[in-house]
Amino acid sequence: MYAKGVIRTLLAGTAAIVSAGTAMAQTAPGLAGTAAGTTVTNTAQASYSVNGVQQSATSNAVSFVVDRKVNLTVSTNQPANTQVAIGQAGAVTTFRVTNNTNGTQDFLLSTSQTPIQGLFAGDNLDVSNIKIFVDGNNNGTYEVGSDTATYINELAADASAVVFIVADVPNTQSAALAGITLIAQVAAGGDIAAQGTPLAASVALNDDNIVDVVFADNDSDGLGLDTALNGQGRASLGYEITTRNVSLSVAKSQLVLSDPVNLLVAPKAIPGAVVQYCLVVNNATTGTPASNVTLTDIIPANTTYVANSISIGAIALGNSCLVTGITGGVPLADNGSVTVPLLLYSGSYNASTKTVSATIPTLLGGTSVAALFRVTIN
Ligand SMILES: [Ca+2]
Ligand SMILES: [Ca+2]
Ligand SMILES: [Ca+2]
Ligand SMILES: [Ca+2]
Repeated sequence: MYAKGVIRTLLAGTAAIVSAGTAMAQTAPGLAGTAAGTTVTNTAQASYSVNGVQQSATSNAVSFVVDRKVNLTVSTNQPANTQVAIGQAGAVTTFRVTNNTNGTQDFLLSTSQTPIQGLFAGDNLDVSNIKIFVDGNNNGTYEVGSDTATYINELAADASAVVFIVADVPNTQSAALAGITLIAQVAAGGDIAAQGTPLAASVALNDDNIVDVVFADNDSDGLGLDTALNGQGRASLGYEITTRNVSLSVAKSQLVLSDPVNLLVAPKAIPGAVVQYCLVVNNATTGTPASNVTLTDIIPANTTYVANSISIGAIALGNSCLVTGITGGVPLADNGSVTVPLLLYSGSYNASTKTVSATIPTLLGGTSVAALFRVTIN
């Protein structure tokens, strides 16, 4: 009489949560929650007694994998806008991207210069030559050598990475402010050697055996340029012009080097004499470079340019060249084919306009560069 002996029936559910593919002890999840892909298994048990003997029955097990709840935070990682000079190259703004997803993700990075009303009143310029780099050595400072990755690779749940935007500021006196926005897009992780493709939210019914993707991000700017649940986040900073110009001057001096009678000994400015002109360009604004400094000088009447006599980079003291010999600095070719190594100074002579030109790509604040050329008196 089995039925008569059944005095009590209990249903007790016991849940077992096992990490996918491992037998590791269960650990408390981080802020992002239980890791996506974790298998959650549940088995029910019935226990009862028959004629005082304890019995039990076990149900079939059911399980599902935890789906991916995608979220991220993009924030600024500096206290104020970046202060720059007009014409400044390689100006840096710093951001932080935090992975609030319950799993490891890649993050693709892009920028926008769409003006943000209210946030950057007075935005009247765009920066150029924009590059994005991840802080490879995690020191919060941009370095050319170590911070080279252009996307965030395999960022663990609850971890964050610093991102730099590096850009050139135009050389425009009226420039005031350039707002720039970093946009981070969640992409598939799992391949340490490659950039993942952007994730898409799963729209089909849940599959217990598949890690579906659910976007849980917000509208990060609250201004309508981002939206909620799009797998993107953004933050903005400004490049703010604080140095509008540099104090740049150019000075010219001359020296009779030789004449046909006295030669090099106390030469005079008689016909046939060789005269050396010296141009010294000086940037007196310490800390702010001047870019693409171009010097031009038309050969004066009653003189003839001495072929291939331009040289650049001679030592200058104040406004005059220290060089008293035939040349100083690096000799250039009249056709512009010679460029000074590393400094990239260049120059040329245009015979039809009788114009000497010299170009200095970067004249650092507090420095001078001298250019020399020679003529003979007709
Ligand atoms: Ca760094
Ligand atoms: Ca990857
Ligand atoms: Ca699923
Ligand atoms: Ca969003």
